[in-house]
Amino acid sequence: MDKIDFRSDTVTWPTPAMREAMARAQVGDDVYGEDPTVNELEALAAAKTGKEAGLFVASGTMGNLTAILTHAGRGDQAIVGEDAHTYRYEAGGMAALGGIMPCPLPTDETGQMDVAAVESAVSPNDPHFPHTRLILLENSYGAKNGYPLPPTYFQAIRTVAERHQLSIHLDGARLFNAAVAQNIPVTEITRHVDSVSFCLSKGLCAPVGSVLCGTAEFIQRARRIRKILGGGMRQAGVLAAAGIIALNSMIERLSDDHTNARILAEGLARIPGIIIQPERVKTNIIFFELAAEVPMTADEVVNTLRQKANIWLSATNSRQFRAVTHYWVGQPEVNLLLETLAEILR
Ligand code: TLP
Repeated sequence: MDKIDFRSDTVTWPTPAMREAMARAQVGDDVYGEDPTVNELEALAAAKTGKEAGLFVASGTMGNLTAILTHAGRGDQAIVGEDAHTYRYEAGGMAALGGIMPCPLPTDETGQMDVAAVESAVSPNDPHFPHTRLILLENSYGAKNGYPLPPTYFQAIRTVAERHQLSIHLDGARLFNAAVAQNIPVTEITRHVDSVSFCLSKGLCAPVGSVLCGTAEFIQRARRIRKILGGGMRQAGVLAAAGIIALNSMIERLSDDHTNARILAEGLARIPGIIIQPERVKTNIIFFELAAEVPMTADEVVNTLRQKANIWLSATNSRQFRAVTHYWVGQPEVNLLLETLAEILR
């Protein structure tokens, strides 16, 4: 990497093995279903998540929106965490393009909605109310330090969903981080949801793309929605080839990113002027804050880090930062960040 970039795991470059596979990839027209590499990736993704079929999409946002528009329609309601990515950071897509009304609920420090509150949010069968159709979940939970939510939560939400004939879509942008952190098969999580999309282009390092998985019938309908959204790609095998490497060889190593995140969090906790709860860091996302006595703003700290050491961090508000570990930032980079930050705040 040309810089030390802790802003996100979306910044990851494809690995040399990915670039080689991309150059060699067999391709066809995927809108005709004729790209062998895309077909291979979709089958592999479905097998990994324990679903019947997969659909390669351009981004995590497109995977979620495609799923939401396949599950629900105009005037329907979707129950969602108030700090979930699908609610907060996807440009209001479900409302803008689907006429779907989100019903945002508070989440606890791990990103869980209260299960009883979810059940109470389901509309009664009364023409005054939107028809509740969908529950949107997320794992790992980005806004809460990428917390890896346990299968028991999904099971509890599933029970509510079944009682009220609701579908569940999982935004699994970092699904494999959640499974690796808990040392469980990913299917322990995905068996409780109707559809799941996960990103190839975050910690798994592929340059582009996500895969949406579900039943064959669901994916057939989703394929039409993806076309509506302009996401029918053609010789997308060059991208899918990197995704196949991501799924075959980049999952287990996510535990290194989690270890590095924990080392970073513990190091930050030792720097005077930084407030952080390192025990909350279970995957690769770290939020931390400036103590009240620090005279600088988060933006000023971010700019100084760039100038001094070409280290990039996100300022999430005037006192708060986000750092994300990934394949291209290891222990030397973590140590350099800790040393430089300690110097700046001294
Ligand atoms: N998240 C990005 C930003 O949008 C915040 C990041 O840097 O973390 N679900 C979750 C949980 C995500 O974190 C993201 C991306 C997405 C979906 C959307 O993925 P893309 O960026 O591929 O559309």
